[in-house]
Amino acid sequence: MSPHISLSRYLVEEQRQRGKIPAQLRLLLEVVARACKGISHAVNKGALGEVMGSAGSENVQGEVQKKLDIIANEVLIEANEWGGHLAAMASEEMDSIYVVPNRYPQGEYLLLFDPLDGSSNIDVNVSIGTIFSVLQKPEGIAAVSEQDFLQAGAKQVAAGYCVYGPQTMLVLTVGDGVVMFTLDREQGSFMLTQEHVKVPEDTQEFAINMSNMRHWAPPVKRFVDECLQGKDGVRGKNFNMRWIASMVADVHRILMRGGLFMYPWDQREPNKPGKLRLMYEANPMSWLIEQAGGAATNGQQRILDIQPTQLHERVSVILGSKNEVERVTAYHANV
Ligand code: P6P
Repeated sequence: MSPHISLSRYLVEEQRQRGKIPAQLRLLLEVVARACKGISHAVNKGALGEVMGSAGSENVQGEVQKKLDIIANEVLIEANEWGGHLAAMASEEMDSIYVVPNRYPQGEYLLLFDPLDGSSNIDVNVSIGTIFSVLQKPEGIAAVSEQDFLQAGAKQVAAGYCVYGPQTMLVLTVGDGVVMFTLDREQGSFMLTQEHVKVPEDTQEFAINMSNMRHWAPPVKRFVDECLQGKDGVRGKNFNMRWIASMVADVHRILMRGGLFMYPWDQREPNKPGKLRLMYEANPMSWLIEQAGGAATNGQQRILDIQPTQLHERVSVILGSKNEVERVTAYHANV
């Protein structure tokens, strides 16, 4: 008998004992988890599955789509459209929202996702992942529209990711802390392997793409310079650096052992607030980090308080160990 309980049992017990998960949300989360198992299977095939390389198309962001980006998007749409728990979906890979077709019952939730984040890592066999965020459909609306998705991250009712790495792990919050499940491929089930995830408030590890250093704003450059000065500098301690170029993998490491992740505004494209997308990357990751005792800002304000104006809008991201996020944010205030 496994010492670990399954995702299904965990969600039923959360629903029954703590009233944290309404039945329709439990169904939605189980469907998303099942879709992630399907994506994991496709990702794990690699070159054996004719799924590598570019699809020869671009997404709404103007980025070249990998075949697996499109496969992952289709898996999530097909898994979620018929169950009656959703009104509509939004994806990094789709220009506009996908309203559940009339042939299926409409539900009360909105699902947003980056179906395969970090896809530049697919062809070199480095961890990638699916990021998802769940919002409540506004009350009393007949036909759901893109405007109904434009809710601050603080309104999320569930958020999580599935990281396809040495293990396939599902990491989830419904506002009651962060829990982690590991895929048992023999049983085909996600099994609970960690509860009460906590991000240490201090760290000696930062994650940023250092090749952009000459483009950063002064507060970010000051913070990183101080880290690089190590114990001989003002910080009085040495730092380590990581950059996987897969937000899911970098955030997972921070949830497991602390750290600071930054993808800040830089002057390469000064009219864009940052590279990462607010609705289906920064918001779900920021809620997970906050639920685990960390912090997440855009340099000026809490990311979860940002009122979105566009579905695919971008944001500057500084998240992770609370004291380091507060330091970088304070440097922005002192400019
Ligand atoms: P760069 C992946 O494309 C992504 O959206 C995030 O997962 C990752 O953190 C970032 O972009 C990497 O960006 O500019 O370092 O390749």
